[in-house]
Amino acid sequence: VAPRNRLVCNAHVSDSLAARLATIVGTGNVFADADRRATYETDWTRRFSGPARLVARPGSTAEVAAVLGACADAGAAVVPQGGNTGLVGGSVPRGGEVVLSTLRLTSIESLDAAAGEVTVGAGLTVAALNEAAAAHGLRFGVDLASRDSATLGGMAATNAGGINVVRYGMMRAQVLGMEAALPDGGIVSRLFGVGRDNTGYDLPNLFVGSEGTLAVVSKLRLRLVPMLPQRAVVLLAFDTLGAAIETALRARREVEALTAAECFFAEGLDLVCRHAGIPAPFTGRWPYYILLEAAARTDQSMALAGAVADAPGVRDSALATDARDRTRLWAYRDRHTEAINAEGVPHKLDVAIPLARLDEFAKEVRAVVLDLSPAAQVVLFGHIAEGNLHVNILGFAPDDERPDEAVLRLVASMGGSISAEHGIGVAKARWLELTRPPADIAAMRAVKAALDPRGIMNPGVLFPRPESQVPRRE
Ligand code: 2HG
Ligand code: ZN
Repeated sequence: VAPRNRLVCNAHVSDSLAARLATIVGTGNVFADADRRATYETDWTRRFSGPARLVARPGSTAEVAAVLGACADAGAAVVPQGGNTGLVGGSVPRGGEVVLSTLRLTSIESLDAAAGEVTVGAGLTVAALNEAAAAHGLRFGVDLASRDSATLGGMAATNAGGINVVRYGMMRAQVLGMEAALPDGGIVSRLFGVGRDNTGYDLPNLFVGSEGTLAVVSKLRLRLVPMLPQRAVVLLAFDTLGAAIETALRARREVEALTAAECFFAEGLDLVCRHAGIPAPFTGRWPYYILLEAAARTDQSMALAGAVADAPGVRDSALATDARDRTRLWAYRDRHTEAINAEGVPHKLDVAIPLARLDEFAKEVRAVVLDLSPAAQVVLFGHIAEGNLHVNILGFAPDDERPDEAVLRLVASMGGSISAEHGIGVAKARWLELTRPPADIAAMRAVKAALDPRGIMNPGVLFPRPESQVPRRE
């Protein structure tokens, strides 16, 4: 007996749902054995993991819909999963759910280079789409450090942001159409991709950012943007965060070709240099850094450097125009997540703060965390133009929620958002009420109940469980 068959036979014996799913997706694409399940059960943070009942890997929208229908009949909860690069525990089981993996849905259809549009399977990665688009002088408008594994369906389901939001917007701005399977086995299909469509509720837009709680995205019609060959990158050091923010905003106003405005702090830079074994960018050690990138068809180095070189508070700077230097400068920013992971299991709080209060927040957030544990380490970095800071905290046990609670309350008190780009997942569900009023949550619950009456879609994600809800404070 071939190993695949043997595995499914085991599942069959213990689980009739596995047998039914095998008739839908084929025996090789349903498995329950612990070895094969393992990579589907823990997310990138390593803070969230749980055993799956089964993993099912459908190969078409019809199969996705049939899998959901079978799970609904069996009353089995489903966790949809793409590249499993999530950071809030939203795509891994909590215990006993069916993981519906989209990794077989990798089609690239009808790439219309003239219109700058393409239809893709939900399991295609950003890197694979970019490879196909490059042949037409195009690329995808959302880019992020996990580009080799992150799938476009998962990115739509979580409204991913990444490093080019300042230029192209978040995932929502790229989605022109969608095919998605509903828990009753129905299929919503709006893939025709006309530039304007005002015909009632925009269902694809509803599913963007729904984190697998309403439907499973199986195909997407996406916008593509021109590949801009001339890229200039500048890294600037500051001794005040206020000056760093001012300079990033000046670049956003004055550099028309700006594609990225990122920030990091000295603690994170130290970690990156130590773990990646690379030298510091400057001889001096400054507390704050911003990395700006401009891209166009013509050389942008003068426009970029000219706009920021004499900005008040700049302590040192480096400009890169060739690929090697660009990669070298980007590494200081891109390698933060892996360097932090090498230190331990972090608490990741991805938040947005009104720009006018970002400086104050950066000081306060350290104070509230160190107040809980003076030995903790707080590493801040992120997307400065949107006031989006990734607050990474080391030194607390994975299930100790005190730092999460303290930071998210601080964010809410400053008028910010408790999730800027990673979503709510299970990590922040109990704090949703801090920044979404009761009427919002009631409306969201009504939509959820209408589309997923049995509550099989990603339970525990997004909505606070009644027993873990925190009281709202004004
Ligand atoms: C990034 O901007 C990602 O690199 C990951 O959103 C952030 O690791 C993080 O906290
Ligand atoms: Zn980010």
